[in-house]
Amino acid sequence: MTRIEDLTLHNLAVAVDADGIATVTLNRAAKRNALDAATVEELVTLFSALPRAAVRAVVLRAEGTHFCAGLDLVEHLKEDRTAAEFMHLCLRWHEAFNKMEYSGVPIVAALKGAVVGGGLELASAAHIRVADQSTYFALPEGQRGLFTGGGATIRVADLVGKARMIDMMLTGRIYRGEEAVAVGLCQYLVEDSEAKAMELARAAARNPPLSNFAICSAISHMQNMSALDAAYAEAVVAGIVNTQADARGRLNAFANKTAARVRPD
Ligand code: 1HE
Repeated sequence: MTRIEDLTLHNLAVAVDADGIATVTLNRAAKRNALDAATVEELVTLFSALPRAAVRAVVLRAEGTHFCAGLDLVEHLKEDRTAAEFMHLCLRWHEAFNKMEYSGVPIVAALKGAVVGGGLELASAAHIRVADQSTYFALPEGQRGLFTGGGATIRVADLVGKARMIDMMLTGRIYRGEEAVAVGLCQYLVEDSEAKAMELARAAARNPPLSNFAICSAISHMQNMSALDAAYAEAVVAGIVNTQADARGRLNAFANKTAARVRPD
């Protein structure tokens, strides 16, 4: 099993606390955390290792004032890539983001400043997105003469719907604040996105890992299935998860009235 502390990372940093909460930091603030090929490889490496390192939840945050400025446009210009080369690069982005979405470990993104282009693709691979007042979302690909290549056609369209995504790409429309919450780009708008993301990660980490595994992988897989297959898969997953030993203890606590009740206050 890969030990997190043995990974060689330059554009990312990771720290795991005693409760198994990993804080993953985008660490290229001088370039507004733009995703160059090396960073994408580090994301693949790290998010391949985290689910097998007993990590219970992840907070994904960024150094500097912007979460992520998307594709490294300067590298892309300098590399003068062929179509095949860029296609293969996009496949590495997909490898990284699929590792995140399907890993079974809850990932909470703490957003600020620009969450644009590939930065929004990265954020949309997390399971929960938390914004602050500085956070804004955009897909400037159209203006740059580009197209999304990191899964936005799947994940961003899923969050905001096809019509809004097309509008964002055609016109450069920017969403922020309450409007960003209303259209589904983020689920929380708070003063301090990092503190809130940590609070949410800690809450998720209190669930049994097998439940979180199902929540953070099965739902995504089932979205890709026909309704008939998804219902079948749901029954199979529930068969495994809902009979786990951890569930028995919690059901016992409910039955003997020591477990918390689900009430809004
Ligand atoms: C970058 C990048 C980048 C900054 N690639 N180097 N993404 C975009 O179209 C967004 C491009 N970035 C911006 O619009 C702005 O940089 C920000 C609004 C995010 C931040 O502005 P600001 O004033 O704080 O910073 P800056 O002065 O623009 O940039 C600071 C440095 O970061 C500068 O480098 P320096 O060496 O000259 O100091 C910039 O070049 C660098 N930098 N953003 C490379 N994106 C799989 S396909 C996905 C397709 C896309 O993602 S398209 C969207 C691309």
